[in-house]
Amino acid sequence: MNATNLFQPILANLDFEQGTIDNCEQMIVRRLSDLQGYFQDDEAAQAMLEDDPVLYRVYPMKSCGEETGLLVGTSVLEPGCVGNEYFMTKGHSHLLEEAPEVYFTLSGEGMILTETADGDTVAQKMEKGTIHYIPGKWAHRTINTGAVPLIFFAVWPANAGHNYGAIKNKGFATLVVKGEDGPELIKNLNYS
Ligand code: M6P
Ligand code: ZN
Repeated sequence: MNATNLFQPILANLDFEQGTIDNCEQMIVRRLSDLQGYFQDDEAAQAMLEDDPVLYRVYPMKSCGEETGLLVGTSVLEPGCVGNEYFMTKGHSHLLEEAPEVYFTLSGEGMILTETADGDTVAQKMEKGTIHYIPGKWAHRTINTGAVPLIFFAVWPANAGHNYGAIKNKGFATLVVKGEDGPELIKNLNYS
């Protein structure tokens, strides 16, 4: 078969220190203003909006266009808090519900929250070398509980899509907050 009729192999380089991918489709920057309503302490969030800090950046590797293939990217989640809640990603499930995903932590410290539609939560610690397999139908969010950026590598089906609506409306049933002795998992009283 002629190779010109096939999707072409793609090469990219990952910078392990920065978490960046050079052959990147289009970097996504999410600031606090992109996550309005996501944090419990709205007063604290409003006060920080003037500076509007970057919470995380996503570097999706250039795709070869294979619709039933895989997408690859890194996320760099900054350290910090809004009130007592750590910086976190929006969190999403997949439009193609059964689509799974894999996260591989490159550096930093954090948590991954995976949650069913009924609010059953599984929380796992993220640190250099941890691999997290997220089965289909589980919403997922990452939280930086450390003092340096949390950097992880992700692989997911190209046809998965992102479903943000449910999480935006009802949140996650569990929150990760800064306690006296470090991160604590608490019940989200506003979860509906
Ligand atoms: C990972 C992957 C991406 C996702 C990103 C940020 O890199 O899961 O698909 O976009 O994290 O998470 P979110 O889309 O929830 O902001
Ligand atoms: Zn996902």
